[in-house]
Amino acid sequence: MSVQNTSIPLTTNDHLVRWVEKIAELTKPDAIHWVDGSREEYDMLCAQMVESGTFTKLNQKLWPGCFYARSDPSDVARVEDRTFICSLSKDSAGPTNNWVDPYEMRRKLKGLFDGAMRGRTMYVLAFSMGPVGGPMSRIGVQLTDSPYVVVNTRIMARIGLPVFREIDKDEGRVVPCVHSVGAPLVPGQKDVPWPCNSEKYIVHFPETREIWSYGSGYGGNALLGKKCFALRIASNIARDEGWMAEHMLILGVEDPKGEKTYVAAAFPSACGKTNFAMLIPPKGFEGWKIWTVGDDIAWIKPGKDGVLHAINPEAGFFGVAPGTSAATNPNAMETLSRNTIFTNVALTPEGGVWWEGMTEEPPAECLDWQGKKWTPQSAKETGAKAAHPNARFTAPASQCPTIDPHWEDPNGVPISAIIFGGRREKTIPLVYQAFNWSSGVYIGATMGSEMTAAATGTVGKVRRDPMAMLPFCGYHMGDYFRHWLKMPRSLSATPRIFHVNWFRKGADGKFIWPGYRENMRVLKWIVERARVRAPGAETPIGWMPRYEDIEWKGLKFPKEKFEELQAFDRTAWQREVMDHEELFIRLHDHLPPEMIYERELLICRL
Ligand code: TSX
Ligand code: MN
Repeated sequence: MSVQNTSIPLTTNDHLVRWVEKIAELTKPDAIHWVDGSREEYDMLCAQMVESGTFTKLNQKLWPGCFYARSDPSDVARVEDRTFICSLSKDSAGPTNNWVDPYEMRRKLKGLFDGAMRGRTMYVLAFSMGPVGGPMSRIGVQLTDSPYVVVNTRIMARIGLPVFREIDKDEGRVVPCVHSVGAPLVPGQKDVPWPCNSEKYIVHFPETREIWSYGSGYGGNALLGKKCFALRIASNIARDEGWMAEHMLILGVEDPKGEKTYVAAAFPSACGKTNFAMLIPPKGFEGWKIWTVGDDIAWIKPGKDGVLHAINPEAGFFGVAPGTSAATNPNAMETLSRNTIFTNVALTPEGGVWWEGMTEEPPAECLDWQGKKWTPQSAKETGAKAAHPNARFTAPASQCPTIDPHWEDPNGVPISAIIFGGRREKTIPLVYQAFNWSSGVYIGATMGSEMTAAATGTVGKVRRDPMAMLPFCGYHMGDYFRHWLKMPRSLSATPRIFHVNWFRKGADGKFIWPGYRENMRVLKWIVERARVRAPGAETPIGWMPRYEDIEWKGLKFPKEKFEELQAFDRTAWQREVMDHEELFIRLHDHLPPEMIYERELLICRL
């Protein structure tokens, strides 16, 4: 092999060893490190990053086992316009994905990756999405020149020796992933704390199940097991094999009798998915408990029992820090209190972290996410944020106080209900239930959120985000709807489908629904409907709870306000259905006829 400084390969799989050599020949790293996944190795890599300035070790009395990183200011989020689906035909990627011809893209990548790892170590990072060896689990191997990626992936997935051992059993394929921050070093050149490249490529080859990522070290661009593998590539595998890779949280609702009902829920960004996954029941719900299985991704498969079963393919939470507090999500705060990596939050003088919304009182001063001095006073004057709005924590799921006893069950948990949601100020009720599976698929296909940040478009305009999968479906969205519609063929019972909206506003411009813990009242109705135990009223858009169908113990919420929350406005819905057509026109040549029929039926009922 051309690379002198190479640790001993941890696999007996020749094919894998040869692929590692081939990529090393292309990217020309100084060293190759086969990642065993041990605690000692993790500690060594963290210490090395403290040494190089990538990591700051936090005050270990306040934040045991925690580290802090600041990214380059240009590398702070996923880059959707630099994300590519390189299928053989443009048509199979569909109009909602960026497509480039795979041959052309391979040529481009060959140039970009040629010598890209010079002066760096290439890590051979084997990871399992889902419990190692589980029947629903899948393995990937990521070659990366980022030690930050290695330590984050150790939290977010199962990595190292046990995964190599699974690969050596020689069953099934692994998904090859190649990642470089795109910042080679010449001999003697001093590294920067966050190497990256202004040219970024996040590339998926759905037919050959490959991922190539260049130029970014951040989150979904670089932790390739997450969005790239567990959603974009897995959605292709799932379509071919008859299961579903979804952008959903999974939670279990335990009633006072100890009976448990699992639900999966898809929300677009900024709807509080992680908060919902870690819900604490409010006053009046003594004896009820919410169990967390996952907060972002669900792999859902028909079981031998004819019911859908879901696993969380991840092992950690890569959550948005701003807005997370003891008031909004105490379980998340407990989860991230130790062994957590923080990225782009603020650093306090005592060696702790802080972000907007963490405490009512901001610290008297701190260093912001760019390392500049920040005070509440300066923030008032300039509007500068201490933490970047997309600042993240990477925390082990096992540390979540409400982690479900079955969260690592290799066969998954049975799913009784699927919840779609969005952030909508008007028109959409707090909760309603689809009439059946295909009307539920229509609800998921047409869901959307109003934009909150001016950066992404017109504030207030509804952005359609089917099943919250618009940025994550690795093939044509119309074919994805068809796959959903076909799922009942391999099931004896389908989950009931619901839509929720915590964000409806009254004439006074204020949120009508208190949200957060009180969402438990909605969830109770949902799980009881799923068990065909709760009554509901038929409306043109679906089944709805009446005031008396909701448990109000512990909350004063007048009937008039509930009626306002659930109000069905015919004229507004007629406009809403017209707006559904916009997305459908984009997908027209692959749109399943059922979607047109569902729309027609809805129009008739209106
Ligand atoms: O996460 C949220 N959830 C789900 C909780 C389980 N958020 C935060 C969204 C941004 C990530 C919410 N915001 C929720 C909600 O249910 N509801 C709202 C809107 C809201 C904000 C403030 C209040 C009420 C509703 N305040 C008072 O009622 C005092
Ligand atoms: Mn997500």
